[in-house]
Amino acid sequence: MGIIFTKLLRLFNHQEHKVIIVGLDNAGKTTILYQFSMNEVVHTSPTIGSNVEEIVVNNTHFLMWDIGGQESLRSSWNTYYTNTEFVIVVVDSTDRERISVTREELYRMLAHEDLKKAGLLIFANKQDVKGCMSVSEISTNLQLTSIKDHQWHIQACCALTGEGLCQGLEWMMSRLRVR
Ligand SMILES: Nc1nc2c(ncn2[C@@H]2O[C@H](COP(=O)(O)OP(=O)(O)O)[C@@H](O)[C@H]2O)c(=O)[nH]1
Ligand SMILES: [Mg+2]
Repeated sequence: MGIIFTKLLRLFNHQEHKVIIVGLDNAGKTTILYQFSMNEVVHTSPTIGSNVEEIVVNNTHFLMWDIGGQESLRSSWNTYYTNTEFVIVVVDSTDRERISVTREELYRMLAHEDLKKAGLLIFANKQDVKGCMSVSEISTNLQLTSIKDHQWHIQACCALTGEGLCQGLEWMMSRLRVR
């Protein structure tokens, strides 16, 4: 009872920041979520519905929702948008074929009323794989410089080792401070 009350109080006081993790299936969303919450590599299976974890960094609480990315589930992403402060888009840097699909989903999301004030963090994941797209290639493909109405940041990472993930969190923390 006490825990639930504390959680409600935090949400009410806006001390808990809602984050949604989106991206195509197989991008590495669930691996990233569990790296954040447990610091160990987990064997994931495709997410049906969503996973949610509370992540605490330096006393800042993030409630992170990892939402399934299969095509059939993408149309329900918008049911998670209310009160979202950050959108983390995970890109599989090895998936050149579907980067245009990510771009379409990205702009559809950014146009949504409920995400008007949300910050955007893009993880260029799977940087450990030889021949993958670089951060600048992904930025170009996603036309990131055209995004003027949202704060955004792109971060290279490898969810398997956790490399780059902390820098992404640090960017989110830095955005919270300037508001
Ligand atoms: N090589 C490599 N594989 C990764 C990385 N991150 C995730 N994977 C693998 O990609 C697959 C999909 O990961 P998962 O987290 O389930 O993706 P999701 O569908 O976006 O939740 C799994 O086999 C992961 O082990 C990474 O940084 N490098
Ligand atoms: Mg998943």
